[in-house]
Amino acid sequence: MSGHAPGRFITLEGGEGAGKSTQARRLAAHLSGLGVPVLLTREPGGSAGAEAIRAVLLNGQGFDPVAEAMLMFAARREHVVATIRPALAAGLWVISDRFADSTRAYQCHGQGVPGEVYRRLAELALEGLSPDLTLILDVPPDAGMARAAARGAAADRYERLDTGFHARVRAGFLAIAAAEPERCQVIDAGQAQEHVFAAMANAISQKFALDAYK
Ligand code: T5A
Repeated sequence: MSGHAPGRFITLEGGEGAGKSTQARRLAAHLSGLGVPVLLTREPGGSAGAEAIRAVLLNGQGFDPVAEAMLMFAARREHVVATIRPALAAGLWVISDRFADSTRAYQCHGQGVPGEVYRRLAELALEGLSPDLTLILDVPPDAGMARAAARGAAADRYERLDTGFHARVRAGFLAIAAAEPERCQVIDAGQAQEHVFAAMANAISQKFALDAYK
C-alpha cells in the first residue's frame, strides 16, 4: 500500500480571457495553504515535448482541423505521460489550465471536427485518464476577448478568430457540462475575481475531503 493519499486531477476550462490562468494560480496557492501537495500545469504544454508542440500550434499557420486535433492530442499524450500520471502516482493534486475538453470545444464545436475523431484520439492518448473535477469558467465571448485584449500582449491564432467561432466554443463547453454533470461544474466567470474564486473553492470542498491534509 502506498503511504500517501491519492492524487486528484482538476481541470479548468473555458473560452479566451475567462480567467483560467488567474484562477488556476489562486487555486494552487489556496490548496497548498491547506497542506495539499499541488502541481500546476497547462495545455497545450506542460512537459518539454508538449511545449515544443505548443509553439507550433499557437504561433504557426493554420492547420487542417483534424490535423490540429491530432497535434493537440500529441501534445496531451506527452503531457499525460511525462507530467500528469507521474504526479498523480506520487499523490499530487494536478491542476491543469485546459485539458481534453478544450479540444472538444475548440476543434469539434469550433472547427467542425467530428466527435468520433475526438473519441478515437482521446482513447489512444489518454488510456482512460479523466479529470476528477472540471471547472468550466463561463463568460460571454465579447467580455472574455476584451479582457484578453486589455493585457496588451499580441493576440494568438485563436484569439484572432471571429465572434461566431468563440460563441460555438462557449456553447461547446456548456454542452460538455450538461452531458457530464458529475464531473463538470459551470462557474459564472463574469463576476469579480474573488466571487469566481469563492464559487470554485465551494465546488472543490463539495467534491473532495480536505480535512485529511490539515
Ligand atoms: N486550444 C487549447 C485549443 O484550440 N485546443 C486545445 O485542445 C487546447 C488545449 C491556448 C489556446 O489554445 C487553444 C485555446 C487557446 O486559444 P493560451 O495562451 O494558453 O492559448 O490561452 P488561454 O488558455 O485562452 O488563456 P488566456 O490567458 O487567454 O485566458 P485565461 O487564462 O482564461 O485568462 P487570464 O486568467 O489570463 O485572464 C485574462 C485577463 O483578464 C483578467 C486578468 O487579470 C487578465 O488580465 N481577469 C479578470 N478581469 C475581470 N474580472 C475577472 N473575474 C477576471 N479574471 C481575470
